[in-house]
Amino acid sequence: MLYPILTDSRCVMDLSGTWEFKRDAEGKGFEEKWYASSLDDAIPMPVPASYNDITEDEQLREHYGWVFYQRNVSVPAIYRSQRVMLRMEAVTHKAKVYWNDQFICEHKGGFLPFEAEITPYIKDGENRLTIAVDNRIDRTTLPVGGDAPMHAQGENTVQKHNYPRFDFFNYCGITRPVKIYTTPKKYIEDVTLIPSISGTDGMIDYSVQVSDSQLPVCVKVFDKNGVQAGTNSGAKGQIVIPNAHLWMPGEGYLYQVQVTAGEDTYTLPFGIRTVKVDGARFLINGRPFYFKGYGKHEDTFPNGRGFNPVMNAKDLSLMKWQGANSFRTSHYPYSEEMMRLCDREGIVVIDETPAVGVNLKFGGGISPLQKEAFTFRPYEEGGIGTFEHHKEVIRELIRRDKNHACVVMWSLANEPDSDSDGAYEYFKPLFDLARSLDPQKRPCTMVSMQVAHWKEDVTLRLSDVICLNRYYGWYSFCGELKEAQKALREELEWWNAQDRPIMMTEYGADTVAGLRDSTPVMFTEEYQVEYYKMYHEVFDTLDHFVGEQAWNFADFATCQGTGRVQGNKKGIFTRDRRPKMAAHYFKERWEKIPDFDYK
Ligand code: GCB
Repeated sequence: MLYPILTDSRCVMDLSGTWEFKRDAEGKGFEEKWYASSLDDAIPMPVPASYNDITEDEQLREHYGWVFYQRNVSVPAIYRSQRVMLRMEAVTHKAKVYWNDQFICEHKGGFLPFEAEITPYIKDGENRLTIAVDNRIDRTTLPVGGDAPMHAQGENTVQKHNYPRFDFFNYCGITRPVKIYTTPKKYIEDVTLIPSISGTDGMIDYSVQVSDSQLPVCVKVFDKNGVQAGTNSGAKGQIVIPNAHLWMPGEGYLYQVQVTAGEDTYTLPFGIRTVKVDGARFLINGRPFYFKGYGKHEDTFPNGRGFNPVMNAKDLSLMKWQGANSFRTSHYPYSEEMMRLCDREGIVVIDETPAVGVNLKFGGGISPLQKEAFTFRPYEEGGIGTFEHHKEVIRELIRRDKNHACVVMWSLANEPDSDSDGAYEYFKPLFDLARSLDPQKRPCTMVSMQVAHWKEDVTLRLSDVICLNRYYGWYSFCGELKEAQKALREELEWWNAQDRPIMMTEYGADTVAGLRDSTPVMFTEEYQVEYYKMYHEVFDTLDHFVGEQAWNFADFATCQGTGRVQGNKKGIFTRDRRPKMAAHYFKERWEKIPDFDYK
């Protein structure tokens, strides 16, 4: 799916700004047709942003159900001779879109784009655009919601709540830009690019999907200085770039691939690089790569999960300052703008679906040590009902991100119930699907959790890279770093004996910035540093170990609970991006670890 850009044949109108907003407290918005007239008693609401932290209204922060956003839009006459599209980059979690009184489209899933043609519905003068947004999560959504709080028994009867089966605040709303864009009537639908390298030559295999197969297609590749580096014509073909400048971690060299089809033209920034798992090594451009970085969140105040280009730029700057080279888009796809920035800056990304909480055992009143097929039993019997939607988000994610040089691996789920009966049957078709859809055939993984019995974890049968989240010394062996290290070493040595690359995708300790002590006790900055040192002593002895991504880049908001002090405090940086002691420790370590050939 092409990101909307201005070209010689395309216009883009960004509808970001202040919209009208109303909470549907009683669930009557559709019955009363709120979309059919101006919203009464509306409040102003910024778009894009999560609505939860924008006002001081507790009921809005904790809202359960639909809200309505509305604004008027005039579409310039000059646009209307073209094909006019309305595109939502992300609406969390479900959307219904109306143009004037007309229902235009709906979408399930809060982190991926969707669009609809509005050409026939545009009126002269002002048009009313309404987007209704539902934030409810349950056993059929990704991320997964539960029927009761994770750590409490019983039901709340006074007010309905969402009960996230994941550890981040359920921020919702129109969280990324809404845009109108145009194309000519006959247009380029999609472009797929596959890079390869032979000696000093770079090759781009391309295929262009057009709305009318009669359109003549021409593809030109320009280097950074705007000099043409190669060209070809026809809807499918290959372009060879002699002495190609490769895309590398830390140096995101991008060519501009300009596609022309009839009157339409579209340009994609594109990096030439290869990715491959070879035995127990992770190769980028044929060389063994070592991941240094973090799991992150799209989480800032008061934007919530709302698109924040300023913080995105700051975050990448901090990563470079620290000598990091990568992150995982835990636990959902990030904005397209962030992916484009990572392409440009040479940051390596593990791209994750929103499949978090596909694990009803965990925290659900059922002991994680019980191995019965609780999660994967039929939906009607209380099991999970996410399978079809899981396929949908994999399709949408790969369709959106397939051309990004920064994406080196797909993560199909975070901490699923991966050692239970039924896990293989659930996940095998999803891995097959991702592998068949990705034109670049990137490695695929699922991120495994500590309570899964590692020897039975189906990740070993399915993942190209073993990605582990481990909390020895935090959730187990609290404060006992020596014991924790023994257990960690025993486990990692077992994984190291399998012929597969292993990496740590989460390890961390909650740390309240400014809490200090002369002995390293839990929650102090000292403990966080000692905790990480203890892990690194083990990592550095293992030859199949290909990367370390700390949990988390920065402190972030979560739902309330006894283990969360105004959010999760495992950040290396605070929520407003001030470094904790551990940030300096990591800087020192990572500056000494090269991107390539460390293992
Ligand atoms: C995990 C989860 C992550 C949590 C983290 C924690 O295993 O993947 O979403 O935030 O642990 O801090 O507990």
